[in-house]
Amino acid sequence: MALSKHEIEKRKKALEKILEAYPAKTKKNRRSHIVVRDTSEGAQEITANTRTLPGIMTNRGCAFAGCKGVVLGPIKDMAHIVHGPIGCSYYAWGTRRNKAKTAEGEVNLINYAFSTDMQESDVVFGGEKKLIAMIDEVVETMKPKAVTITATCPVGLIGDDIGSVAKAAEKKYGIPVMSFNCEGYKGVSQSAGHHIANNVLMQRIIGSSDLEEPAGKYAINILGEYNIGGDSWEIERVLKDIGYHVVSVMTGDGSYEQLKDAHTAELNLVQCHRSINYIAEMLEEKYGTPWLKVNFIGVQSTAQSLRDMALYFGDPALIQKTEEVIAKELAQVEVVMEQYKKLCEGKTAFCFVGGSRGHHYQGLFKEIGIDTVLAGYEFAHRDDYEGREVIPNIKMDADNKNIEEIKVTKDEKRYKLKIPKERLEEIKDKIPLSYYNGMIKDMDDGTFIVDDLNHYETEEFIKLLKPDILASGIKDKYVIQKMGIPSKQLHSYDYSGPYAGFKGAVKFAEDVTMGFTSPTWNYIVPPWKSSPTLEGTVTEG
Ligand code: CFN
Ligand code: HCA
Repeated sequence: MALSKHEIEKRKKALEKILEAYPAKTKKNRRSHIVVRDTSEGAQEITANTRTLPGIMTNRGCAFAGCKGVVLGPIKDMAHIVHGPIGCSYYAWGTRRNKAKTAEGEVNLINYAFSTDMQESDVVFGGEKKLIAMIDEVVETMKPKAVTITATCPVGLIGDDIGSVAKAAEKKYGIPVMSFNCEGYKGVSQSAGHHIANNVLMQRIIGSSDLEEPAGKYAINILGEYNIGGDSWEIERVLKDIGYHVVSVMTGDGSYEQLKDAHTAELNLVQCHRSINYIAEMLEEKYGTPWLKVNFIGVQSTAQSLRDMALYFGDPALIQKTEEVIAKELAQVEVVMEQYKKLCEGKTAFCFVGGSRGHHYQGLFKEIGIDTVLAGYEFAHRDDYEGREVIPNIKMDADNKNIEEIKVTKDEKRYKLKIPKERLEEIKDKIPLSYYNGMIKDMDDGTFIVDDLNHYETEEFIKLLKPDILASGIKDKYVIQKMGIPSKQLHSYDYSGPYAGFKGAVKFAEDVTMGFTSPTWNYIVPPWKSSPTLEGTVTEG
């Protein structure tokens, strides 16, 4: 709910108060990472994708997490060898809940963690021998389709040459063995690791098969979907019902075999823009495949994304089938969502997640009557917050009959719609531009947008805004719950999911409602109920 000018000013003052606890330099830095939404200021800017200041308790992860944990880890038929101390591998073992299944007899290594378990002596004398032995053991016992070797911090520091080791192993075994120099300290967050993984997958695997045509009609790839808690399975269920042929999912429940054919798709869907935009852009550059930003989180966003896809292909039969499937799905979920809404209506949330969910989940919260009063990303870039300049520019083909392409920004191609000119007027306003808004423009006046939210600020903003629920990760979850507020992990979905698509939205609504109705909260007193929140002196008379 948008606040009045007066209330917005109060929020701005409250923010200054929170920042007062910092030393001057830190205060200046953190102020630039926080925006109080105020439409009267015009386009609001934010600092993002910069180094977290030492001493600050951040929720961010590292480049290794972004490369191995996020992008590579879900690929099930490859062995992902972590070259480093055991902790790096252990903490990335199953915690992200990216699910994968295979038919009987096919390679599925999703539940394994392979690590060279580097010791002090390896750091002193070098760890390459250990890595070579590890590859031998893994290839011989597990029979993977390909191998990845990911570097952790010490590898770069001592100079182990994982590239040469990979090359030699590839020659020996005749399967791709790829090395990733994603040492944790590279860049400022997971984001650097995404980029490293994207580059190597594109160079080595995507498009490496001889297949020239897709194996089905309306062939698509789903990029930036990691099948957390089964999300991708729910999305694919609906897409297949409509009649799409899913060539590959990157990288949820993904496989080497699927990725090789990914260049044959006619359209790339981008669910998480932050982690895989590089591949979308490279596929567009190399194969001319356009990409479409989608959001399968929330009932309305899912329906909108399906409509956008049908519009892209422009086939009236597909458009009609899409509407039929949407109607069938809505009939099943809308009534149930209304029931949950009754229990959640009027509540408020913080929505702080990694690089895309902080934005994606706000619509779903809204569908059950919950307003997001503070949101942010751990490591997103400025365009994820601020959006991009939108200049719709529709170019017709040579005989002026079909739309050849629609550019939505100055120099980036986005759509090559094969739609007859006559339909232009009809679809013009439906071209999905909302994504280009970024998070800030989609939020109400008086809300806070916080980049790289830290421990101190989490506590302070909770005291200020008294939210009813927080979307968070594991590092902040329990601190929040000890403050008497339910926390829903939007990374791993706690032990639940799927949350994507139509049925996922219902599961989310159910879990959030359960969070509120749990009797646990009767045993905990939030800080503002046990200590005074007003400060001042009492004078007589
Ligand atoms: S599944 Fe994705 S949706 S890939 Fe990314 S930016 Fe992480 S692992 Mo945690 S939940 Fe999170 Fe996003 Fe994309 Fe996940 S919001 S932080 S690196 N993320
Ligand atoms: C990562 C992975 C993570 C961590 C989640 C959390 C995930 O960044 O290394 O902090 O709870 O989703 O598993 O984002």
